[in-house]
Amino acid sequence: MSEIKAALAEQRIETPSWGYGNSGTRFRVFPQPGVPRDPWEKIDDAATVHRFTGVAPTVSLHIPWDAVDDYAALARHAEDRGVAIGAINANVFQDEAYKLGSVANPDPGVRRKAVDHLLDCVEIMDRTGSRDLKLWFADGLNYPGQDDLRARQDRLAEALAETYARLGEGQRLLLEYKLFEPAFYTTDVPDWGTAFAHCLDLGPRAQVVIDTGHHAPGTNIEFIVAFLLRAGRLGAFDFNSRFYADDDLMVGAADPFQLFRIMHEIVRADALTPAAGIAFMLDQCHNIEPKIPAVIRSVLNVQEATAKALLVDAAALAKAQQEGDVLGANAVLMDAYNTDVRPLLAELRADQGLDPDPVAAFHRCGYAARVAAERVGGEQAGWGA
Ligand code: AFD
Ligand code: MN
Repeated sequence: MSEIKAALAEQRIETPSWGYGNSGTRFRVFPQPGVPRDPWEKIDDAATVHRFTGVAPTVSLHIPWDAVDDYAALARHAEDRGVAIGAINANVFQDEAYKLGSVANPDPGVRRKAVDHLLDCVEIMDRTGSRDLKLWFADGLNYPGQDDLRARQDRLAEALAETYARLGEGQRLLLEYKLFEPAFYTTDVPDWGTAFAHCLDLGPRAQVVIDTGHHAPGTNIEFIVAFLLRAGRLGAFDFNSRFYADDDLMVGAADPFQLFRIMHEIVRADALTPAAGIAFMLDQCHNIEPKIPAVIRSVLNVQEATAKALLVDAAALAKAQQEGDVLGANAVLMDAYNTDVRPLLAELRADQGLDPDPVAAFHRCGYAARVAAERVGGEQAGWGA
């Protein structure tokens, strides 16, 4: 059990700056009291999640939502609070110019503007010490005939190649796919195969991001995880959960068994440790629930799925698989999944000097009431800010 606790203590989960801001759907954004008004306050909230969970020491930024004049100062602000800046997310999907796409836009001037933003994001990585540039493109089409599908892939490849060439020592380009939305007929990076093919063309520091909300219903995500692990091209996850589309709900809330199967593939490939290089990030929007507790709950859900995956009896599983013992092999996996790992995690947190119940501890600490009282005036952060 000590090995399992050691692996859990080493686990690292990254939280998204935008998960602390206001969010909603195209029908309404319901603002919440105490929401941060700038990246500095978002980092304060992310540091609070890490304070109570002990495994969330980095926070992803989203540019220009988190644009500041002095990124080195922002990195120091994070460090002073016990966290660090993680991935830098480029945003080439909200400017007016991007209505018909960004890097795949038929207009070379728009493509130039988009690539310049990607290069600016690498510049920010240099100043914050970030390893990962995370690229998700809303680019796509709404109607057949609107544009040339192959030409768009050529434009995309050109933009990615210029960006990849700019990466510094130790930096990576993480390419994220999404089946649809906001485009409804085609998306230029719609699936893991497209992302994988572009990463192969770019080079070894281009890796795929699996956002768990970005697949057709019923997709076997753990198969994609296993395939990319074997190919050495799994760079990161954007964890969230969904019932129907890209719902961005708390990871593990809709399908904890799927999250367990994903973490089982990670554990089997010995890819859980930070040294393996996979970034376990959250990408969620907490539209109706209080944000910091929702992020804490999400971190706990990932920990629980991971603990169960670590409990799988690998020797018994291999033996049953070798013998073609279908029910026996399945039973080995289900035994681990059906184990209540909360006492183990509570023990781990106590060993780390943390409250065994981080959500309850957060509610007791008064942080939410304090920031709600302090953060008055200014403009609350949201999807635009
Ligand atoms: C949106 C996209 C995608 C991306 C995220 C951050 O669907 O998941 O990772 O914004 O840019 O949710
Ligand atoms: Mn995502």
